[in-house]
Amino acid sequence: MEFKQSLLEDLEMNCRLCNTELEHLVVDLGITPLSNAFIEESSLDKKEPFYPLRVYVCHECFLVQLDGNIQTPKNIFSKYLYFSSFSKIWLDHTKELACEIIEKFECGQNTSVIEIASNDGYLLKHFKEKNIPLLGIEPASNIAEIAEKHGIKTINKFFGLETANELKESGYNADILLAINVLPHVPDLHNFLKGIKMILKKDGVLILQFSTYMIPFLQTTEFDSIYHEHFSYFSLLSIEKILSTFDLEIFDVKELSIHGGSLRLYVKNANNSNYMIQQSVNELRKKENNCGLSVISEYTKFSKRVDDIKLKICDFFFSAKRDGKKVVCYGAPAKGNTMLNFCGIDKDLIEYVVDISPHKQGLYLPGTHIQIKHPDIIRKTKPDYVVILAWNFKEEIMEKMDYIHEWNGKFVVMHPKVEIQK
Ligand code: JHZ
Repeated sequence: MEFKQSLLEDLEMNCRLCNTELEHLVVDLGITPLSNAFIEESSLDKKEPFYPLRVYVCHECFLVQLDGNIQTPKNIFSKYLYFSSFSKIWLDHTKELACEIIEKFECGQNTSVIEIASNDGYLLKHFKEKNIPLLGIEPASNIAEIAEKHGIKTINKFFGLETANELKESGYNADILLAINVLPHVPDLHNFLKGIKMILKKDGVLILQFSTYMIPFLQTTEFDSIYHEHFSYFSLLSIEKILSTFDLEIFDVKELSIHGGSLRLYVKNANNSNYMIQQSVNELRKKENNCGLSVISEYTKFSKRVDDIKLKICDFFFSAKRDGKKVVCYGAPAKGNTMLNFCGIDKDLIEYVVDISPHKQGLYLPGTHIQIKHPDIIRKTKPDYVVILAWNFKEEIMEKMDYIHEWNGKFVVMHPKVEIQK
């Protein structure tokens, strides 16, 4: 297989990893607005851009991906409303990750830690507490500003070969390089990995983690995690192929339950013999093989399951409306917008949405124009159903909103199937 090294010009319908023409549709979710393009009240009457949302799988390298680059990261991420610090489950998870890295790789005052897409500093703060030298790189100016306020040294830039060169020239390189939930957001994988290669020290370790990992993604039909800012959806099979073209080698893997199923990879330069390749890598290769990840029909069957789920989701909202029930949603995650827009569920069926993030409150959901409010409104309006759009945090949300049972309110979760919670 020949890999293409320079990109973006002629990728329209070609694989962003190996340049093979994309022929196999996984799912077509119609035309939708960008999932994180929340709308201000004053803009509600303005024309809202909608874009095709289609996912293909490459029959050569099995990378699942959006066809073409409908949007540029600059448009999506320069100002961004996703702050990592609004879930206890996620914060606990990342604290554990930081502790694990510090212990496993014996990080100390001579270890240089760099995080790509460091958001508000939620992860790097644990390294700061131990006086470990660190640097965050974050493209969203509004988020980078907050990290800086918290004392996390942050460069407000997109990461890629150009930024890596600048860092290198300023004397930065990494013993530990972190990219947590970043890779799916990168349209030009080759440029990004060239940048990684440039700043990762010879004996450094790259830790990659991503949600929408292919085994749980296919098994639970996680269609709502598809949106325009997720350009690729990885398996070990596909990511190993691209890493190997840059002489990068996975020496350990961990399957994680966070965000509906994620994968963490520990990666080194291929010629670094400090780390033994763990059994976990081979075991996961076998597991992916047994799950059919190298069989195209395993991917193309997805679409039919999405259609079935859509019917069930619509059934719930329409029968609740017919029965005169008051329905609201909890959480305004990007994935909620994919689900609502694809299913055509709008403000005729949902009274309002609540979200704990003050950055989202007062705004309206893209496409459906449902208003986002503070969660306290639920206590006042006593809805019959609270549909949890941020299903990845359902336990945390149900625990803190448990009081809806006082008026016999019920939680509803739509992933992996539509279920009214007992
Ligand atoms: P959450 C984001 O997806 C975006 P989203 C991104 N593209 C990505 O890759 C994944 O994460 C990994 C709110 N909430 O994390 C906060 C409450 O209101 O599922 C958030 O707005 N109360 C980077 O947007 C939303 O729900 C709560 O108690 O799909 C959750 O968004 C909790 C726990 C959350 O991500």
